[in-house]
Formats: sequence, structure tokens, C-alpha cells
Amino acid sequence: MSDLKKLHDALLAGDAKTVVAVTKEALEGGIAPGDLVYKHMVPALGEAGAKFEANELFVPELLLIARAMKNAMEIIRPLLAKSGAKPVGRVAIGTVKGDLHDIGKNLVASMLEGGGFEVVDLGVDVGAEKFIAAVKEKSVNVIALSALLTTTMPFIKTVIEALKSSGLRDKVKVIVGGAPVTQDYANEVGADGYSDNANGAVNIARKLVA
Ligand code: B1M
Repeated sequence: MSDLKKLHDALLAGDAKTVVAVTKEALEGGIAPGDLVYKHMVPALGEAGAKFEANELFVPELLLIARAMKNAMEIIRPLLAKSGAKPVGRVAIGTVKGDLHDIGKNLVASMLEGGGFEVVDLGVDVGAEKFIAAVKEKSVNVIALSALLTTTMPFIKTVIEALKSSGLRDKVKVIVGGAPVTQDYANEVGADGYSDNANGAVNIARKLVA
């Protein structure tokens, strides 16, 4: 049995080497990849956020933490996404313009893959024009928008409005999420679905394309 407190502490310390070593050990020891992420790593990121707000951690430390998380996710992601099923739909996912947070977006992408979707990952800081191009050129039937900052959340509306003015709004379903986003906001901007977590995003996407 691996020491998962060590994983939590190493992630909070931004110690990528230990995070990767404990992640491998835990997976070999039979811990479910989803449990590793949601029960141990996401809470550590939440603590990092609280420490950041309290001026106990600063951006350089957050970057080290994010890098450690990314390295661990490179091992975990293929396990979350394992699925032999025929694709149920094609999703273009991205973090909206001005926003560089991608840990949650990457989790949603992995879970969508695991849920049987083909995923076109547009990355971070994605402008409306890239989502529009994905609808036109990659025939996606779902757009998934993630926003982590209160200042970037309004770009969700910008993308939905751009889909409308390009005459594409009826061709795709739009799902939205990210820490500041709420069901009320999703309703207000005319999104088709909202979830506060990655699993919920998959369930909603599946319902919307059914
Ligand atoms: Co930033 N950051 N950050 N940050 N950062 C937050 C978000 C913040 C809450 C920290 C805080 O102050 N407590 C705060 C935002 C405050 C606000 O807007 N009200 C903040 C800030 C202020 C900033 C900067 C402005 C700091 C600065 O420079 N002064 C800056 C902005 C940069 C930019 O984007 N332009 C910044 C930078 C960074 C780093 C680059 C250092 C790093 C990101 C690295 C990376 O992502 N590669 C970082 C980090 C790590 C965080 C915290 C600590 C962790 C975010 C995270 O990954 N959470 C964060 C504090 C926190 O969240 N507690 C914080 C874990 C992740 C699994 O959760 O992304 O919420 P989350 O995703 C969840 C759900 O939200 C949902 O499912 C996911 C899994 O369950 N979900 C969806 C997400 N997308 C979805 C889409 C869906 C459905 C569900 O459908 C499509």
C-alpha cells in the first residue's frame, strides 16, 4: 500500500519527481486512477488555491505544482481514457481566451475520451474563431468550454454569440464548466449543459448527443 499522504504533500510542495514516483507506485498497488486524482490530487490543488489566496504560496510555486500535476496526469490520463467503444460523438474542448488553466479541462477531456467521445483538444487561451473552425472543419457536435477565472468566464458568452452570428449554433451543443461557472450563468448565456465536475460533463454530453 503506497503512502498517499506523501502524494498530497509532494504535490503541494511542487515536487514532480516524488509525485510521479508515488503515482506509479499507487497505480501498481491497485489504486483506481480516478480515486488518485479526485481523492488525493484535486484536494491538494484546492489547498494550494487557499494558500495562494492567503499569500502563503505565490505564482512560481503554483507553476511547480501545476507541472507536478501535469507529469502525473501524463501517466494517469491514458488509464482514465481507456475505452474500446465506438465513438458516441466528437467534442472540441478548450479553455477560453485569456485563461491558461488547463488541469480541469484536461481531466474533462480524459473523462470524455473514457466516455466514448472523440476529443479535439484546442488547448488554452482559445478564441471564438478556433471553436468556430472546429465546428466547420472537424465536424464536432459538442463544444466544451472551460473557464477558471471570473475575468475570463464572460468569454463563454462570446463563443456562444459567435456561434450564433456564424449560423452554427444549431449544429452543436455547448457544455460549460470551471470553478466560477454556475448553472445560473450557463442558463443566462444559453449553454445546453453545465457541470461542476468532469464526470457530470460526460453524462451531460452523452444525453445531449443521444
Ligand atoms: Co490560478 N487561479 N491563476 N493558476 N489557480 C485560481 C483559479 C484561483 C481560484 C486561485 C485563488 O486565488 N484562490 C484564482 C482565480 C480567482 C478568480 O478568478 N476569482 C487564480 C488566479 C487569480 C490566477 C492568476 C490571475 C494569478 C496571477 O497571475 N496573479 C493567474 C492567471 C493566469 C491566466 O490564466 N491568464 C493564474 C495562474 C495559475 C497557474 C498558471 C500558476 C496555475 C495553472 C496551471 C495550469 O492549469 N496548467 C494555477 C493554478 C494551479 C490554480 C489553482 C491553485 C488550481 C486550479 C486547478 O487546476 N484546480 C486555482 C485554485 C483552485 O482551483 N482552488 C487557481 C483543479 C482542477 C481539477 O479543478 O480546474 O476547477 P478545476 O476543474 C474541475 C471543475 O471546475 C470542472 O471539472 C474539473 C474536474 O472536476 N470543470 C469543468 C472544469 N472545466 C470544466 C468544463 C466542463 C465541465 C466541468 O464542461 C465543458
